[in-house]
Amino acid sequence: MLRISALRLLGRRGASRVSLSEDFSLRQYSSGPLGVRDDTRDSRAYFTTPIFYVNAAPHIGHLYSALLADALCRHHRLRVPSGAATGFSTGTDEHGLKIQQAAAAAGLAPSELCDRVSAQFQQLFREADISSTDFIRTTEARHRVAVQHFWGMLKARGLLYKGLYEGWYCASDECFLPEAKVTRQPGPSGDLCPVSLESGHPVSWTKEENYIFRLSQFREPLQQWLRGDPQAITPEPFHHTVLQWLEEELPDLSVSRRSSHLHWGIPVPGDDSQTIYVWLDALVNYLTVIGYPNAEFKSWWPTTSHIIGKDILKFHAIYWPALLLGAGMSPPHRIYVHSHWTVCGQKMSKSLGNVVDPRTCLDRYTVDGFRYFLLRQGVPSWDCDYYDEKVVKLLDSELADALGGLLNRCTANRINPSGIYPAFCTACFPSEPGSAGPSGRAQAEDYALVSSVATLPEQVADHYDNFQIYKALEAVSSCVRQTNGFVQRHAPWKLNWESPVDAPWLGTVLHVALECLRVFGTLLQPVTPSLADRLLSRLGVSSTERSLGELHFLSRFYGHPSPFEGRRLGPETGVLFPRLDQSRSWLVKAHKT
Ligand code: ME8
Repeated sequence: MLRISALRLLGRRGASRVSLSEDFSLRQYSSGPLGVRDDTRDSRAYFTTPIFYVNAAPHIGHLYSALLADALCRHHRLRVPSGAATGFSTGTDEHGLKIQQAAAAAGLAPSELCDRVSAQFQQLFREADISSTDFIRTTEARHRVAVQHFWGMLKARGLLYKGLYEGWYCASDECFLPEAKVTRQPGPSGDLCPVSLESGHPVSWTKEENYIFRLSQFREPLQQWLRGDPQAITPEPFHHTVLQWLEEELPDLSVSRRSSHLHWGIPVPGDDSQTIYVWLDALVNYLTVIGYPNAEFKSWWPTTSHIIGKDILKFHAIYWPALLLGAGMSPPHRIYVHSHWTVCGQKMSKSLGNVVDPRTCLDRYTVDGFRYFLLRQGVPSWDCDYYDEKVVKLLDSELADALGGLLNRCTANRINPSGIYPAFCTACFPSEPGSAGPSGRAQAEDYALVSSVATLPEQVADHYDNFQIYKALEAVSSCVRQTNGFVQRHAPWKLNWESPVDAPWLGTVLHVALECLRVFGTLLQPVTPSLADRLLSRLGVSSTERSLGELHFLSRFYGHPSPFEGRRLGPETGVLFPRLDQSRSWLVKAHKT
């Protein structure tokens, strides 16, 4: 980060403090997290991923961010009425020194490199079933208009001045660094080279006249925003980290580079000798997508949830809200932060040659399988380690054996020869445990199962709200285990449809298990969309019966009619999720290396 001490300011320093009392004032935070336009907040939501640099092909970390955003967005769609608008954007970050240098190193024009790698991201996200509604490229004309307009707003509000920047710049991270964040490491020739303490990437000394943003004026407003909205940055430890950063001095920020040095970017309006800093350019993508500067953007902003990795927290939680406040807008509604994937205990990097190709993983484990793995194992608060055996073990046990086995047990022709959703017998399973007559068969554990599954959708929603998708999946998985226990306990395969004593209870056991499966299928839609579709279709659940509002779990138990009782099951009887064959050649190879 640029430090005041590194600046010799040539321009006007004492411009008046920015006024925050306009329509998008901080006053709105004193009464809670919701910004202006509370009426639209309820129906509209807008999710974003970072836009990814095109200097290298996508890896599983990029896919993970996109999956988290996709699952949040799909879960939101399950919750709201079907007509409600939900936006979801992703894209590629194509300007800046990093891309300019990567293109030169590859002997390509920057635009060629951008086209090539952006296409790889688009293809990966299509294959991985990412349900984004927009894919933005920062080289598009619509984006240039938005960035230049945004710049004009900052300028008009007296928040930009010209000054001399002198200090360290890290092209790989596209950021300025104070001396305290720079260390020396032996380079290829053995000489000590300056590198970023955090990322280990090389830094170079830069001295030039730039446009500078009065970031220092926003320290208090940012503190006020975060203190007034404890959920603005989730999970909590990241919120805390940002507040700690704000305890320190917040220097002004250089927001342009000399065009002779950086030509691959958007020119400063009215001054072609300067190119806009790539982070300012990149952050505005979130506005471009919703139509900024046209007024339509106001119905989407600030109903925004940014999903980001911890590496770019400072840019999203300090620079971006400050820039927005500077331009007269509110900070985003939520910033969801996740940690990183490592591979066999090491940071993923091209130079270590341990980058995991997400497309190979989607091929090996199937799209649903790999989506499930990343979201079930990824814990936002700390780094997670990737290795192939872990994927196989998880998918075999939770998707193939537990979930697939349960479906098979309850729908197989042998056990359910009529192929219908059987009737629930209230005398066998009365809603009051103590009121069972002579036909009562349900046990205490069965009531515990019903209670667990009945409260599961709410628990899952809470976990989504807290950005703990892995916990939502853990809760579903635990209920799947409980349901398998229920089926095992009552061994429907030992009961006889021909016996008037067995038949109502046999039907009830299957009905309860199918109802549980219907809840699991509905709740898994955001994570494993096509597996959930196959599961729900097998249960005969139509496409209009798959939202959370339509769930009505085990309505017969609660004294209401069930639309499913007596309904024909779907015709597709295939295996829900095949066990991953551990003898596959790629796995053997992975063991040997
Ligand atoms: O920073 N594990 O782009 P980027 C998990 N263009 N997620 C990871 C990861 C890992 N090992 N590595 C990367 C940029 N990510 C800027 C963003 S936004 C206005 C501009 C994910 O290509 C994670 O989301 O370096 C991280 O924040 C992002 O990719 C960085 O992608």
